[in-house]
This record gives sequence, C-alpha cells and structure tokens, in this order.
Amino acid sequence: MKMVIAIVQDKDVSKLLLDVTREGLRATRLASSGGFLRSGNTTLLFGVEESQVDTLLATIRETCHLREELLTPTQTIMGPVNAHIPYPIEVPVGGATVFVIDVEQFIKV
Ligand code: 2BA
Repeated sequence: MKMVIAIVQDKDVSKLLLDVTREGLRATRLASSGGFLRSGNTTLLFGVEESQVDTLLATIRETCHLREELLTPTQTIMGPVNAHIPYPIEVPVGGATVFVIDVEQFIKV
C-alpha cells in the first residue's frame, strides 16, 4: 500500500475530491498553509493500493492547475527575502506537490 500526500490549491480541491471519489478512492482533507506565501492550501492524504497510484496521479495532473499568485512586499516572509522585494511579484503555484510513501501497515480498528 502507498500513502499519497498531495498539497493542492484550495481552488482545485472540490473537483479533485469529486473525481477521486468517483474512482472509488478514499481521501482525508487537511487545512494547511504554505511556508513561503503563508497562504492557505489543502493537504490531501490518500491511502491507495500500489496499482491505483498512477490513476490517482493522472487525476491530480488533470485537475490541479498552475496559477500565478501575487507576493506583495507587505506580506510577512521569514528571513531576508522580503527586504529584496520592493514591489509585488508573481509566484507560480501548483499544479500540485505530491509525495508517494510506502505504507508499512494499514490498520482499521
Ligand atoms: P508555499 O510554500 O507557500 O510556496 C508557494 C510557491 O512559492 C511555490 O509553489 C513556489 O513556486 C514558490 N516558492 C516556495 N518556496 C520558495 C523559495 N524558497 N524561493 C522561491 N520561491 C519559492 P509550489 O512549488 O507549487 O508549492 C506549493 C505549496 O506546496 C507550497 O506553498 C508548500 O505549501 C507546498 N510545498 C512545495 N514543496 C514542498 C516541499 N518540498 N515540502 C513541503 N511542502 C512543499
């Protein structure tokens, strides 16, 4: 079994959950936020069979879009980065950041 962890933009979550549910997959949705932009995103956990990983990745690719988010100089950014941003810049975000991890045990009690 594999654990697929997908960090996706909030705008893509509803359609992605609809699509994966139709495919018979199960998901857990966690509210999260990015360390760089400090804005909200969503982390989805999928416990899937190894044979389902490719289908899931294809669905994530189809659904999650690249967007440009505006990083303004007034935004609080850790470290010296902010000092070097005198005007708003566009930062590409997405489609999705995905980790695929081996699951040692899957237990439902
Ligand atoms: P954020 O950390 O808010 O990052 C948003 C976007 O800002 C990133 O888009 C990337 O284009 C840019 N970015 C991030 N860190 C940067 C840096 N140190 N210097 C310059 N640009 C930077 P994505 O790569 O699509 O990432 C979207 C979100 O996925 C991230 O939001 C974060 O929540 C998560 N993420 C991405 N890579 C990750 C990783 N290796 N580990 C954990 N979470 C990750």
